[in-house]
Amino acid sequence: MLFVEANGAKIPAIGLGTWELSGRTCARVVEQALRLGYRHIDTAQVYDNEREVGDGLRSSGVRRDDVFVTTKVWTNHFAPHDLERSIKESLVRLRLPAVDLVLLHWPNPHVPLEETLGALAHAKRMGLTRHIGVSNFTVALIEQAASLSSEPLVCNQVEYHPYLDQAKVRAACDQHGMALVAYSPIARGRIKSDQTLVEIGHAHRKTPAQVCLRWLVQQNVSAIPRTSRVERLSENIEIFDFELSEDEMAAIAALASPKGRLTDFGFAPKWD
Ligand code: 1BO
Repeated sequence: MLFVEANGAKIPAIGLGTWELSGRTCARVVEQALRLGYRHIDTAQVYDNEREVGDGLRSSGVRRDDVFVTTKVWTNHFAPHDLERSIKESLVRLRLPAVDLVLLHWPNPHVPLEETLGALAHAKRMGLTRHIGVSNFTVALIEQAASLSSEPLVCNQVEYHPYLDQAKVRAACDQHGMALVAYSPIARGRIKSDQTLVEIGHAHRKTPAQVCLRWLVQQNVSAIPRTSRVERLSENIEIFDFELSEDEMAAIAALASPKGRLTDFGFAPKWD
């Protein structure tokens, strides 16, 4: 498994996203993923599945120290006094003494960023998490966050796949030594019948999803595809035995379009 290195963190290049996985399915998928070799699991308070992620971690038999676990604080816990308490509650649900990474899940214009970042850095210094970062931050917000945070931010987790150009966000992350972590990396399955990806896949004997994930990893991006199907879990991790050429990388990047964003939550700030 390759790693993406960022501000002192080593983030496995492929992880399991658990957004919209719940109950016993979530626990089972986490357990299967770990048994298949995944070493990076991504959850969040708002996914309401931290307990099940903890169950899957435990039943997999994989050593805790071998897995990179991320959770995210939802925006209603950004007030400094509340943030630490909410991380501790996440740890209780996960049944872990600490996680590897805690992210601010979404920008919250109603609480000063400096205060939330101060509390997040404090949580790191208390040992509740090894690393801290952000999610769904625009270029302008990355700049602000990097200058305000007293502890290094290791990543910005955003929607990223071939249909969405994230060059500006990637460049801002690079400039501050942060990794980009891609959610919805296979565009919620829309890439499966994409002719460009199908053709490149034929050349490498890989599926469009594998080509897509390889394209992300070759940009030094960590991707967290989600699936509840065991055959897809294997497919998504079998991407370390081939390499895309520069021309193939460029052909995939050319698929981006201004309407490529899939997630529009309404409450999100405008993107650059
Ligand atoms: C509201 C959830 C977005 C992806 O983490």
